[in-house]
Amino acid sequence: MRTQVVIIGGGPSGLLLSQALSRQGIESVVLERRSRAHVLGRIRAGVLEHGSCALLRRAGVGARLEREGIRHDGTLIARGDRAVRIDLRDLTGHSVTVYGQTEVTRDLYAARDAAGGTVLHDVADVALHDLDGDAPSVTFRHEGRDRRAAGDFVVGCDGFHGPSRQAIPAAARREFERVYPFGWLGVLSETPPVDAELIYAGSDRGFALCSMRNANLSRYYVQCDLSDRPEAWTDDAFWDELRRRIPPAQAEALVIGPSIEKSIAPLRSFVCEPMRRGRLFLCGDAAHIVPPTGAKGLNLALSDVGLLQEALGRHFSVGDKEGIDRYSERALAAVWKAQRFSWWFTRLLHRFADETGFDRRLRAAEFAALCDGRAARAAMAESYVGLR
Ligand code: RFL
Ligand code: PHB
Repeated sequence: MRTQVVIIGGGPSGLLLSQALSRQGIESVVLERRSRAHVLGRIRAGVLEHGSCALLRRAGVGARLEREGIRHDGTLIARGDRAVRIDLRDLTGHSVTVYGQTEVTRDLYAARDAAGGTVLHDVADVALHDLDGDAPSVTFRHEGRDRRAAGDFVVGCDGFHGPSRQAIPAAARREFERVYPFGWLGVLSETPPVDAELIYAGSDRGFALCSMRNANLSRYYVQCDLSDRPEAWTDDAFWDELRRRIPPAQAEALVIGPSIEKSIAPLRSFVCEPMRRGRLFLCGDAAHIVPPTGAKGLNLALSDVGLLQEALGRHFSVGDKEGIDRYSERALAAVWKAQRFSWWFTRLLHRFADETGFDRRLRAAEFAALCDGRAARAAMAESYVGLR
């Protein structure tokens, strides 16, 4: 099989890249390890920045997002019984949009189907070849046959555990990592959200987040131990713990119901540099991970795709190599900004097992700075909406 761009991974990065390239007349194939049902069954991100929405619209997948996405002009940050609203709109002129990653992925699949795009599912044994030469390729097993996809470029959109990053020789990449000693237990429930806006809450018992997907679908998280198993958390235990961590008024107003999904995600900060090797480019979680506290992971993945589709477009249309040569440097600049914010916000709201009294006082002072200072709120808001 011969194409222009071989894309490994059919999550949001891979699908959007394929869609954006096809709008420029560039052919690609997407190789995905799992079934479509599996990819669409994963409950992940929920908050889209303004720039992400614009990118999805430009790729022709903005119609349902426009209709069903919920615009949020602010978000609440709470500690104990004190809370501060970050008025995103007033402080930055921008809002964020609540629209689940699952829906973004569903829209992208529909668009690829409509355009006759090739997305192969259930592929196994993906291996990358000849990345340093002019004729890179990817071998894989699909429907019982060994196959090869050859292209001008290979793009690794295969998430943190995929093979693409590992195809860059260890001596040619640097990895920066921080693993957090806790995870997030997430619950999806068919109940009305406790508040019209998201609530990020820190407490002596640990972090909690109240989020949503629509008027009758809520998404809640509590910080948990890494050794916890989701099955061991009963719904009652989850709701009790959530109530203890959010402000009293919201704890009282919380409507509870059976969970329809329950899972634990570890928290990690990770960056691989560079994000290119010869004719291989990395996009999204394949190159970087942020803890979900800042809602940056999906947005960063989409921003990588925005840079790369433009660079590949210029390469194929006018032979301009500047974009592809500077892709890694440009993408990494955005990645480190998001790492800084996600780390700061995670530290502000989570309980660390080894923290000292000094750490706790510093955290309280940091929270007070947000409550008392418009400049501190503006800095938070600019990072949250994706301006810096
Ligand atoms: P994905 O979504 O992991 O997709 C990678 C795809 O590659 C496939 N794959 C392979 N395919 C072929 N061969 C192989 N050997 C392969 N190995 C893997 C996988 O099956 C998969 O389909 O990466 P991508 O596309 O870069 O997208 C990144 C986002 O998924 C991720 O950054 C976000 O979900 C992070 N995230 C959030 N981001 C936000 O911007 N806002 C949020 O509110 C937000 N909340 C979250 C989150 C992530 C969470 N978890 C579960 C870690 C909340 C949570 C709980
Ligand atoms: C979510 O709705 O899943 C969500 C929202 C905000 C975050 C993380 C996750 O920061």
